[in-house]
Amino acid sequence: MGELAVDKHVRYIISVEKRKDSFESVVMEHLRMNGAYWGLTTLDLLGKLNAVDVDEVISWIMKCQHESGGFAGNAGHDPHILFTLSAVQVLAIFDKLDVLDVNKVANYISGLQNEDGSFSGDLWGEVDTRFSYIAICCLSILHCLDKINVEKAVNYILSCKNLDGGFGCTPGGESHAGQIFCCVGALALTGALHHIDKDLLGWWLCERQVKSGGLNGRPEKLPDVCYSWWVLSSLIMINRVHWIDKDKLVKFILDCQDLENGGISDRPDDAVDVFHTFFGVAGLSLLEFPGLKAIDPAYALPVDVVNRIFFSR
Ligand code: GRG
Ligand code: ZN
Repeated sequence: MGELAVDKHVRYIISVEKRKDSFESVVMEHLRMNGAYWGLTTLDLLGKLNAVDVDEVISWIMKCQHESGGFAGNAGHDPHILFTLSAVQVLAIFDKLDVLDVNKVANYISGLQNEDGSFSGDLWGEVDTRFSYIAICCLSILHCLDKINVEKAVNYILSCKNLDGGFGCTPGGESHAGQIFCCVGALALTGALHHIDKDLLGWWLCERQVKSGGLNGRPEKLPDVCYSWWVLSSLIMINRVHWIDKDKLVKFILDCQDLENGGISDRPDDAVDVFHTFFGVAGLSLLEFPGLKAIDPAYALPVDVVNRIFFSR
């Protein structure tokens, strides 16, 4: 088996955070909160979270909170449900959820639920099953699922299920592995996985593995490291992960490393970024690669963090 260049990836993640004028940092400026979640969760999975200054991170996160209770991608920007989940996840990783006014955050999220059970991403209203997952994951972490109509939320997700067993972003939308992760994750977190035809969906998902061992996001598309997360986590949640060739997928992910400067790319020889570095390491964690912390496929957080949220109160 190849090697995971742990120290190089740690150095790469820390350097992206520090080099505020680099290309990647500038592109990331408006979604820095997502970047913080990807980078910090990766460090935690690698056992290197102690390389960051906790107080600095927490005080920056709290500067990104808006009076509505939602969080923005960076200080001074508009709040969005996407960044709100990332902020809550990072606080959970550092065991700092107690700095939150939980009701305020939960009210922001429940205010985004629509009459048909779906969720908008922000006040401007775009609806997507991504936001259903985010709302449910975030409220579950905060022990506040009772703030929304879970039955309607589940029924909306089921209305996005397709005949091929997959799910799309809205009713009738094409099945896509990213949306499938969101819908399966949301159903897992609400105890509603019995609505899924596991063999049918498992078959669609395992067909995502191509010759190189990598996974694509839908038929005829190129493989991409991030689908190691979207597809694999879904297969695990429906107990069908043994339907893919794990060794070939491990090799594909390891082949996407930049062995000189650290980081992982979407495909071998492409440029690395923090997003794919996270999904590569998270994918390897799901594949039980040695030396990595285990990650929870539904919460997308290290298993020890999830256990602390639910078993240490
Ligand atoms: C906590 C892990 C976590 C996620 C939060 C934001 C979110 C919830 C989920 C996003 C799910 C999603 C839609 C992922 C897909 C992202 C992606 C690689 C899209 C690219 O789609 P195309 O069509 O690329 O541009 P393909 O691969 O189909 O060619
Ligand atoms: Zn990708």
